[in-house]
Amino acid sequence: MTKVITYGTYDLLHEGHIRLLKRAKALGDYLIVGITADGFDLARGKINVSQSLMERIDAVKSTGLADQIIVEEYEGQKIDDVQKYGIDVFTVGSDWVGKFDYLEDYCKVIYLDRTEGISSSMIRSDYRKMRIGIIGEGTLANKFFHECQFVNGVIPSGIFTENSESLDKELREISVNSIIDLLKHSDAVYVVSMPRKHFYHCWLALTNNKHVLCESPICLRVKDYDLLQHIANEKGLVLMDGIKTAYSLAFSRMMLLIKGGIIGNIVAIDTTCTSLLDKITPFTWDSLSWWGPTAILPFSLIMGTDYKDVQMVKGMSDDNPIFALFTYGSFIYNSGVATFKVGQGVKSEGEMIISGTKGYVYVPAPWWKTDYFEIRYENPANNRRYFYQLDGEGIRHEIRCFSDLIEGKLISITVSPAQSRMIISIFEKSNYAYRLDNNT
Ligand code: C2G
Repeated sequence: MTKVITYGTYDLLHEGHIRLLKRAKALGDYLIVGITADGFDLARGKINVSQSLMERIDAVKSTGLADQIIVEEYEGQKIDDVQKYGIDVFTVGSDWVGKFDYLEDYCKVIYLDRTEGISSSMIRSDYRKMRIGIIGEGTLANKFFHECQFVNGVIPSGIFTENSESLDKELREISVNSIIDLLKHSDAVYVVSMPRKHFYHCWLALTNNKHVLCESPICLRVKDYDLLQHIANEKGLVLMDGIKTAYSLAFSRMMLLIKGGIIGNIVAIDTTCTSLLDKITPFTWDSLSWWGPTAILPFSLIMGTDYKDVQMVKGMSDDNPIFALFTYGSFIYNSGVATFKVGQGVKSEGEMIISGTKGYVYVPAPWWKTDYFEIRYENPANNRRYFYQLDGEGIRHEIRCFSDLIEGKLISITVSPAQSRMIISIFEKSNYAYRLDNNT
């Protein structure tokens, strides 16, 4: 009996997949199909898969072409499988020519012509067409624009900016002079303007029936946030707090491990986020607005949002009385304390340490875009290390979550309204909006 094996994601099963399976089947008497696990696809950068593993397995099973279905979960599993199942022939589409020649040491390798003109990505892009307008400027606007290309069906529709010099050429080419024009040609917007303008830009988009992804803080006063949330709820729109760290795989898995008690009860969290500046311009975010939401995100996720008190100390710029170069803050909880240090124009070690009653989590700099963390115990022999591929600092995952929310899908990771209000409360606590308005 000639045993054949092939592998794939098989998302949104289509004619190209079926043709491949039929020809694979014809290569022998018994066909095993390896379907990729969700985590394996994420780890290898496939972030657009629409269907769950079970849905994809059922779809392949329904073709009646597979004699056996297995799950592909890790890099290198193919060698294990070829030996474990006594495989005679490995086959895959010609888009992978050369990639699996190493299997020739174990079995015959055949690349079958790929079916042209159809793919899961094309089907997804036809199904999910989201025109997203950008309001704002700077490096984050540039990164966001470039990251959209990794999310099927998400197309930047234009940008309204007050600082076009900060934009890459491709963004300047799609720049528009009016926000209303931008909104007319968009289904959703990404707000990355100066923090003091977030409320107005979010309000304008929501009242024009557009979904909103806004760089945190969404606004500077809690009552303003509640108004925006009310409008979004009334209109059935998405108002999403854009903290890209929340959507990165390593961070989200770390939060799950901690919530599962891997280091016991959490009594302290220390986060540091800093970056140096060439100069302070009217478009430079200060330490609290640029880093504050990211730095306190883990607090709200792990220790919660019902803290007893928060104390902050700021180091202001000599040249600019309302620009906080450095902010140091502590949230006091019943169960412990969470401390953050953030700097814009000040450099420190950007690490995160989460202290528990059984051990602690150590995340090296830059923790906010990490692909690696350690769980450390009293006995170093018990320490564990985790690595999760992170592409694009988490921005493409954030965009994917935004488009999923708009499609009405339930997603496990998101920044809740309670967390958004906690983030905004630190701006309210420091009279941020008042000082901006009064330049004091
Ligand atoms: N395929 C094809 N024609 C298409 C699309 C896909 O022949 N128009 C083939 C692919 O070459 C692959 C199989 O169908 O052999 C499944 O394709 P995907 O679901 O896109 O998964 P992919 O990641 O390409 O599978 O480790 C091997 C990879 O997992 C191969």
